[in-house]
Amino acid sequence: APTIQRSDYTPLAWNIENIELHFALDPAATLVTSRMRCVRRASAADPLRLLGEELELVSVSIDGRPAEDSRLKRGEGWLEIALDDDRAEVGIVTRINPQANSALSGLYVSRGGFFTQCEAEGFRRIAFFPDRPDAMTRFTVTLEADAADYPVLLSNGNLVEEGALAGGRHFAKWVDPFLKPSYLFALVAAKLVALERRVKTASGREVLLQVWVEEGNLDRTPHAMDSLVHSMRWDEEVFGLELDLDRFMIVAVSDFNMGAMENKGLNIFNAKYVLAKPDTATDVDYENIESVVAHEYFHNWTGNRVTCRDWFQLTLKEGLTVFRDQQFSADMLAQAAGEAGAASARAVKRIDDVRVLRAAQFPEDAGPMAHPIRPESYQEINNFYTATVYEKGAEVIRMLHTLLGAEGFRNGMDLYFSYHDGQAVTCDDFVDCMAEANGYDLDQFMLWYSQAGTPRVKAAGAWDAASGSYTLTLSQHTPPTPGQPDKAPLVIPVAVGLIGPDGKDLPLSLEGENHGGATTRVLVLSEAEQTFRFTGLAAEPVPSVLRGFSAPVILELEESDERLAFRMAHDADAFNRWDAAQRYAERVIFALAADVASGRALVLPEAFAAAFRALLNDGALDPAFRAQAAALPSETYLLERMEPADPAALRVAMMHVMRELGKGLAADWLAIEAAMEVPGEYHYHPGDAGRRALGNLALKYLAAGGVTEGLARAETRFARFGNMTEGFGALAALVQSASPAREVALSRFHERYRDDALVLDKWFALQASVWRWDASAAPVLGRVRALMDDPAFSLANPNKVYALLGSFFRANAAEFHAPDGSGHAFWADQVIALDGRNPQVAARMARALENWRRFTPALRQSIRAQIARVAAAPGLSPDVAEIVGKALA
Ligand code: HT7
Ligand code: ZN
Repeated sequence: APTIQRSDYTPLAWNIENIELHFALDPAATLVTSRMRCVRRASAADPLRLLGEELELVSVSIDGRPAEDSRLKRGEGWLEIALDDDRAEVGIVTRINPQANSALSGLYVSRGGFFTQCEAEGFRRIAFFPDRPDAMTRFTVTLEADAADYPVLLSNGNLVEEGALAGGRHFAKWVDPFLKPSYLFALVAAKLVALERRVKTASGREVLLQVWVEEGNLDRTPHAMDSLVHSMRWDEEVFGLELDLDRFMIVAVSDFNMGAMENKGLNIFNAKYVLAKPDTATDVDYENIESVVAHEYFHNWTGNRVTCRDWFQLTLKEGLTVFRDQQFSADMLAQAAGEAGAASARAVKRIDDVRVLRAAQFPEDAGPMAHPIRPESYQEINNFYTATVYEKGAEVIRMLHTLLGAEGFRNGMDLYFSYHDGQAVTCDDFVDCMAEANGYDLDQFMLWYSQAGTPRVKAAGAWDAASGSYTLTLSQHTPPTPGQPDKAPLVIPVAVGLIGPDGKDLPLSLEGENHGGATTRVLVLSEAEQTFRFTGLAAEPVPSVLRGFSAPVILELEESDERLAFRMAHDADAFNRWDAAQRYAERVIFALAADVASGRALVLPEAFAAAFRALLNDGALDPAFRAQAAALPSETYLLERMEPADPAALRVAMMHVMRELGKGLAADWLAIEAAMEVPGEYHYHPGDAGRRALGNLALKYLAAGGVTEGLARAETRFARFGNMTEGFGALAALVQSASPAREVALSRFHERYRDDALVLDKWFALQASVWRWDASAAPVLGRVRALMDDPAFSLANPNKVYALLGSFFRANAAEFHAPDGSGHAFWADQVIALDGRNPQVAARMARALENWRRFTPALRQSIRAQIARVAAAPGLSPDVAEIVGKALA
């Protein structure tokens, strides 16, 4: 596939003032009629160039008359129409086959209904159009379908007309008053029911909110609706942004490639991020629903009202909107925790976000797909909905927020909307507004948009007892990434605190400054190396660097075990307290993995167990934080940091740590498990969720340690569970153990939820990610293969693929990388099979092996051979071809 370069951007020659679309919906042959009012821009001589894929062209008219063939030119994926005048009304009729659309991009059928997904380039699979985000137009859409099979007909904007038609058909006409690009177009025609709520916006306008689902699922909609109302309020309060339509709809669909889509006024969601009731959804599901609903809602301003000029600017809307949803969730958690618990609640959210960044984005930044948050080129845009664009993009926005302060950031946002509402713009436009509103030079900051790779920040301290001063030297280095051998210094906000010998933070005064007293300071590192001197100190402090994870970097700071234990016990910054525990755990696990590799006996260091135990039992800390602090770093993150990556040795080391902590701290875990019980009926509440998380973690350690009483509690809890968080927690503990009860529990769970697709996804995922605690158990690949034959599994449903195959490839390294290479061959078979049906899903699975060069030599050889096998498969999609091509380069 050709490579598209950011620098090749050229403005459109034709503006489409409006488009009228008519859909005669039929699963096998839907007729799409479009009428576009086209106006030539400037004095361009070019023909009207439209994009279209998998479309059967029926007819073209110009100003109401059939177009002569000589005016039409068609190539692979495009249609050009030569127009004489500067204005024309172009009519096009095409036929499409939604039922055959297994890629789930464009118009497709899911469980008998019609749904669309147009981002990034799906609209061209529906109609000929300049399908790029800077082609903004006004849409009027008429849907016509069989009334019995498709009683609900939805599109963007406002419903202006509906009625019956001959032959049992009916129609609905929708007008979207706002300019929008084609990627925000949506339609739904299906048998659905809605939960409705009418609310008033800040300015007093009444709006109708609807959550549409299949009949039978209405009892799973209230949480999504509450989340929507909370999101609306938050955007009004924090950013002064109000809903601009009279109606806002969320529709749940079972077959969907990603999480959700922010189509104007008609958000379409993967059902997983809408449906929740206590006995089918866990606390984490409830949290995810709240944040995805918020994310899509926030796009209404950051993405829809102001959109991207081209797809290279994707982080303009995604990084910013992820930052906004992270802030929203943190505020919701803080609000629920009350004033006393607010800081800890925010830290828990920050830890969650950083865990995701470290496990998903850091590896991406260190591999063949490394790209800046604004990529310079791509072959397939769908491959660039990445952790870098989203999560690192959000970190870049967060750094602006840190540098400018909440008020300065808000002023920048206000200016952004005042300049660019209704426009398709670039990341430079956004950062320029931040700079202008604050009189702050952000030229060097823009390097975050163009440089890939995770910067390393080294911190080294020197204590001078004679002058009572502490010198902190910060230096930075960003390793080379594909196409970027040399990197310039970035602007990096580094939040720092100094801890006194009594464990309390010291007031900070920086040499050369006459104000001071704060206990955390943001130092701005903008050169390769800089020195900061803190004065007026009575004793040597312990530095706490990168508090709150103030920048998306890897911090290199030499610390003894004692110092890590000290910070685990005392760091006033909750994020860094957690991070100290993670660093200590990582050190211990890597040392054990080295012992495994060289055949030495494994011994868990007592000092680590003691520090871990003290943190775990600190009753002053809230349970959600203790659950975070006691969870080991993820295997994916550790593998990324291991040189060379040896999944088998790492797994043995991690199992050893869990077993020893489970057994050794059995009494603590049992007491915690009992104390964390939440009495009464289940209601989602962050405080209760924290207690349940810690209780579940206790069961997990107890089960790993083979503690009889712990396993008995898991069995009892599983036998009488009333909510999914506790039930699945107990099941997971049993399955992740050597207990003989695990198979019975799995089949009981299956019996109870055999007809519930979303719950079965959990059942598939758990089995694919199981560790072999019982040495006699068979390799997990055999089970994954068998589960593919389960009637509930289907390669056509992305959620099933992600649950079973995705969990095996991404969350079970030791089993996936079995030394005989069977996992790698299986991976290649599945990527090839998936690619024939759904290239986007196949490409996501393909990415599981891109960092193959980091592995031990034998694994490297095996993986390389299988990537080459995929690369040589005939008819490979551009999506998968780009991934495997870059992996082999
Ligand atoms: N903006 C949405 C992206 C999306 C998407 C992209 C490619 C293929 C399918 C997709 N479904 C949704 C989601 C979001 O970030 O809000
Ligand atoms: Zn988004």
